[in-house]
Amino acid sequence: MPKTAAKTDGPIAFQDLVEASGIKFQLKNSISPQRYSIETMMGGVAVFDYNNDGLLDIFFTNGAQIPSLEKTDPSFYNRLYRNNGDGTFTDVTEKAGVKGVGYSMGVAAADYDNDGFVDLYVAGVNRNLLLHNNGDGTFTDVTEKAGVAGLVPTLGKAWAVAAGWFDYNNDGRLDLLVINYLDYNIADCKLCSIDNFRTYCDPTNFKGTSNILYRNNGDGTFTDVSAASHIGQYVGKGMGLAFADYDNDGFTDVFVSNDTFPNFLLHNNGDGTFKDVALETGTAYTSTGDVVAGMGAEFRDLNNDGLPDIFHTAMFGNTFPLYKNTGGQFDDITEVSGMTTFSRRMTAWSTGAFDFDNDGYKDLFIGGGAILDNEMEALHRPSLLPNGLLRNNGNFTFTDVGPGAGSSFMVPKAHRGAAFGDFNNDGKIDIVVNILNDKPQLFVNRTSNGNHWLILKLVGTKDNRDGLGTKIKVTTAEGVQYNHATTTVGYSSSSDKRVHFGLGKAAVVDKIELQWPTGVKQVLTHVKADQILTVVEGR
Ligand SMILES: [Ca+2]
Ligand SMILES: [Ca+2]
Ligand SMILES: [Ca+2]
Ligand SMILES: [Ca+2]
Repeated sequence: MPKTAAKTDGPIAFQDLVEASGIKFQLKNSISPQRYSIETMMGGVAVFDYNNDGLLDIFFTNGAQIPSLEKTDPSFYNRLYRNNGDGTFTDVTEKAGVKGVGYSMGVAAADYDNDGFVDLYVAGVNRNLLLHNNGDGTFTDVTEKAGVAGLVPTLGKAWAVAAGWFDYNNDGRLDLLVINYLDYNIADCKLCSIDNFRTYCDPTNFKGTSNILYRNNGDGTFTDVSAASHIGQYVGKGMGLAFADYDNDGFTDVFVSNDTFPNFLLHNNGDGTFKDVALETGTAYTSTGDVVAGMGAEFRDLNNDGLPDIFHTAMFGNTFPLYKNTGGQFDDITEVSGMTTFSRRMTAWSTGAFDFDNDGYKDLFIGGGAILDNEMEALHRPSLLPNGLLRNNGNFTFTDVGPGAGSSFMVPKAHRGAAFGDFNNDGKIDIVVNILNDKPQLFVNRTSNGNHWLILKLVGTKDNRDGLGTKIKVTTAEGVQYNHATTTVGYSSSSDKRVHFGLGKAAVVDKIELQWPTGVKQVLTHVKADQILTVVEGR
């Protein structure tokens, strides 16, 4: 990346370098006079290394023509950009064979067949796709053979907005959870207005749908275990999805933020079944008993006590709930954290908890954007909103540092999905944001404070090759901190599988303790900071 400094006065700095990157992508929703709900709900972005050259590449989902929901011309193609390592990217969509079909929404990247090459699952309105990475720069659509088309009993193909890969039964193979939104059919759906303006309908006008869990059989096929796992019995209006083992029982649990509907916290019982414990753990509603319009979600430890906390975005008039994990139960600390003041007048989609200033505490990115394209006409408030950036003060309070993060950071846009990873391998987490009817933002992290860092690239042997679900504890002279390997964060998007730690002034890590999902434990000692370290399971 060019070394030109961004003009900032805050503790965290980002510079949007999309213009110089060669990325020409525009997220196209085919906005219609009818204002079909699907139009405002897209779209996602994935950050992953498809060609194993150590440089993170970018995949954008894209829309389709309305009402056919077909990608009738190249402006609707999903797009894959290869990272050239010099700040530029090359469009390899057609060579790679990933242009896709249908009206796409979300994306989830992971190596489901443990062959060393990261594959893609694309979730959409009328088509879901599993794209197998052949290892030679091309992908093959294996959706039918794999049996992961996204069908729901009695509904048929459900409108999927997101998906995530995790090993729910700890057998070393990644399983697939598909998040479906509304029971919606563009041919005969309800249309809505505010005053004389046609607007996107409130989700309360539609029934919800159940989500889908596919178990990986290990032979390139999957079995729909939605019924057997009890995942399918929970009907919601899912948007955000995030994974963590919140009760440290060795099985990965699932958080789903639902839109204008109580959240799900799906406890993994360890016997192939899940139970929604949101109500009893205090994560279904806010502390005032309110249901909010849950959007992007995050499920990571924010106060370095080893217990993953829950955060999700919501819409104007709600607050963005922050739930502190107290050991299997959660306290709503939205008000005391400062989140209420920050979020009450904001609508946001993606989010992510990453330590952007490498001080040892994970900060929060928030992708702003109103629901309506004609929000000003219909509701007298702006449609385009800036992103938000909250610095973690380490005591469960956050400081709004967005305004000091650089002149390109606070530009109001229709931000949607966002993904996180270190594009230039300098140890500072960068962000790519997909934007409705616009080019994306490519925020390169220009924070300059000399703090140390460590990125772990996990290679599972007994476990899934990506090591997803591995819990990591890092001990330095400055204290302990925790993270876990997941690509599933925010809204509709998929982030780098590598696990990042900011280390503050510590130039060495005294101890790294890993617990892989199948139970394998591994300890590394006296590890030098400021490197990307490959950790092979059991070696
Ligand atoms: Ca690459
Ligand atoms: Ca693969
Ligand atoms: Ca658990
Ligand atoms: Ca931080």
